[in-house]
Amino acid sequence: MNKGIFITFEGIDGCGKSTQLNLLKEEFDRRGMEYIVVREPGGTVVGEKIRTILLDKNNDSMTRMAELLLFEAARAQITEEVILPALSRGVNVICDRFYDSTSAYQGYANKMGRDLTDFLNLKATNDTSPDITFLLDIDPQTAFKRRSGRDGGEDRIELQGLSYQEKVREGYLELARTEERIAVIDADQPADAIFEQIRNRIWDLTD
Ligand code: Z5A
Repeated sequence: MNKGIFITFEGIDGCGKSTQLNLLKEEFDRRGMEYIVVREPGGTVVGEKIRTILLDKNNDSMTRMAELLLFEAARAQITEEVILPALSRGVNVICDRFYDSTSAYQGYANKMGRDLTDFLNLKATNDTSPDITFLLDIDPQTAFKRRSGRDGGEDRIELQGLSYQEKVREGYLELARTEERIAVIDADQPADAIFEQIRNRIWDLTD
């Protein structure tokens, strides 16, 4: 049996990942392809509890190391419990964020360092790498405007502001320079035009 394809979506907050992920789900449904959709942090009972701790704005005393290790703990759980079993059954996995988020947010923007995040990413996932990663690249100001209409206010990480998002963006773009699997997509375009590029890249992989 062929392994499923492992597809991840990345980018700063509000870059449009969920929108593209939903378009991809519709496309997979039209084609009768088997898939699951998961998100990080979260996607398991344990991971959702860790997510609540990580995003709770009352946890403003959380240290950078504690934050990094919590993201990795949630990732270890979802990789072993959900992602690897699905891929080995031939089911495609679409993931809203994966370890590139840790490299960009904790490694680069929080200055924990690429060596440390690379090491922990590898350990947490047992060296499971996405087949393709879509980095939706957008200016933080534009992403902020898109997010501002939403309910629920800002979470602990969003509260760090636009200069933080700019650092995260730099971190992602630096990563994309060394990782061939990362496809950088200009996310300041209509959703359909973005999706067209994503769809073409995925069918190139499946051909
Ligand atoms: N985090 C981390 O620090 N380290 C890690 O290792 C991991 C995560 C795994 C998770 O938050 C937080 O955890 C996140 C990173 C950190 N930081 N924060 N905050 P989350 O999962 O709750 O949220 P998110 O991942 O940042 O996603 P989001 O804010 O929900 O945004 P999105 O999914 O990228 O965007 P969207 O919901 O598709 O679109 C946003 C709005 O723009 C919406 O109103 C759309 O209708 C609109 N939109 C979408 N596309 C377009 C286009 N093309 N044109 C115009 N408008 C558009």
